[in-house]
Amino acid sequence: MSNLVYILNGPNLNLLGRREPEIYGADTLEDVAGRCTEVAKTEGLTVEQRQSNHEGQLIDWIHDARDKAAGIIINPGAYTHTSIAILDALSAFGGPVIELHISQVHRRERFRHHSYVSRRADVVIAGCGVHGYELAVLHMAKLLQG
Ligand code: DHK
Repeated sequence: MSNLVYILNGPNLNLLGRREPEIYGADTLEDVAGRCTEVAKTEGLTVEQRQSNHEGQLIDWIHDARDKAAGIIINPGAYTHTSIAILDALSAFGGPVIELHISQVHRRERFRHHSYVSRRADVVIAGCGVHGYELAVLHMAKLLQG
């Protein structure tokens, strides 16, 4: 089985560290990616980390994962709350899916309480800040070990 895990980030997450730091923290996506690579290594995993502001691009990467990746960790950003298309793409993926939010979305505006992606996600992590990414990699390793 492949030991490759996709970590996909949706819209506005390229601004991590500069965007609303009181909510999303001061670390950049690059900082997070570096730590995920390290954690993955200790777990015998390889991570492919991508970010896009475009729904279709995220969907294409999820399709791509069907042949290449053992699991997907995804922070779909605001598409969490709007995208049936991302839900459908994830439903066509066979491996474990971890949905991740940096913030505790249920303590925020009402429109952030509903997630289409959660209907498919095996695990949801929210409110751990960017540490959630490392937790997600660790937990993905556990899921893949069966
Ligand atoms: C990130 C976003 O960009 C928001 O649109 C979501 C999520 C929450 C996060 O907490 O990582 O509502």
